[in-house]
Amino acid sequence: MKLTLTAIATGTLISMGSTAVAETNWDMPMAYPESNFHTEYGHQFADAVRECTGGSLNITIHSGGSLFKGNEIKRAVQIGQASIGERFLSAHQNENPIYGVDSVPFLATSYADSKNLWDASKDAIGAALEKDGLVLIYSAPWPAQGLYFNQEVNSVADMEGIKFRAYNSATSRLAELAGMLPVQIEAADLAQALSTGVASSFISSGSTGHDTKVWELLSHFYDTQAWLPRNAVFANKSAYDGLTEEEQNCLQTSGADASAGATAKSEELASWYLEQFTENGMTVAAPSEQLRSELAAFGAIMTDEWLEAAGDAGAAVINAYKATQ
Ligand code: PCA
Repeated sequence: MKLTLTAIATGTLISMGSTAVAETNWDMPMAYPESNFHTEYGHQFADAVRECTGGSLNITIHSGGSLFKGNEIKRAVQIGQASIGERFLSAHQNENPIYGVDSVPFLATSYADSKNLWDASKDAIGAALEKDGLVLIYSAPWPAQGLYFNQEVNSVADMEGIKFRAYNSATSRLAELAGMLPVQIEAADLAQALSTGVASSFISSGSTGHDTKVWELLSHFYDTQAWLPRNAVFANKSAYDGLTEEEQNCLQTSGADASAGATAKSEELASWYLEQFTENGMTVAAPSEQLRSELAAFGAIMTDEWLEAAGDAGAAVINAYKATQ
C-alpha cells in the first residue's frame, strides 16, 4: 500500500533486484558554501541515506542558499516546500529561546562542553522542532566564535560605533551592549556586506571567515572562544511520517554518523582556519585582559536575559548542563 501511494506521489519506480521500490526524492537546502565542512557532511549524509535505503530515499543537496536562503530554510521545510534542510539553529531563538541555548556567551566554549550542552538540550530542542512540524535528524557545531575587526581592538570602548554584522538576536544584543551598530546578514552575503561597508566587523568561527576570504577585507581576529553554535538538520514531519520505518532508521543512523564526522572535522579544522588567517597577513590574537573581562560581563547579562526568556524549561536545561561541569 505504502509502495503504491509513494509511487503515485513521486511518479517513479526503481528496480532493486526482483522487487520494484518506490523512490522518494527529497531536496535538502543548506545555507553554506559547497566547500564548507557542514556541506561536505551533508553530502556524506545524503550518500549514506541513499546506500542504506537501497536508493529508495534520494536526497539532493542544494548548498550556498541556492534553493532557499539561510533565513528561509526552516520555514520552507515546515511548510513542505523542501522535505529536509539544514539551518543555523540559534537564528530562530526569537521564535523559541531554546534554539539559542548554544549562543549564550561563554556558557559552553569547548567541544567537550558543546557536546554536554547538546546532550542536555537536544530533547528540548527536538520537542520545540516537533511543535514546529519538524523532526530533528542531526546537528553539528561550528568552531568557537571570535571577533573580526578592521583595526586593533583592546577594549569595548574601541568598538564604539562600528557597524557589526549579526547572525541572530544574541549577536545583535552583544553588539548593542558594546555600543556597536548591528545589522543582520546571512553568511552567503557577508563578503559583499564587508566589501561595501554595510558592516566592518562580526563574530563568527574561523570557518566562516575562511569561507569569506576575510583576510581580503579585514585585518584582525580576536580568538574570544565565546560559544560554539550549531547547525541542525531537520525533516518535515509529514514527509518523515510518510517514510517506511527502515527509511526513518536510515535517516537517523546516517544522521548520527554525519554528526560525529562533522563534529570531528569542525574540531580538527578550528585552529587550521586561524593559521590560514595568519598566513594571509591578518593579526590573530587572544583578546586583551580588559576585553575579555568586559565581554564576560556582557555574557553574564545575556545569560540572565536568556534564562528569563527561556523560563523553567530553559533553567532545567542549564541545570542539566551544569551538572556535567
Ligand atoms: N558561521 C555562521 C554561523 C556561525 C558560524 O561560525 C555564520 O557566521 O553565519
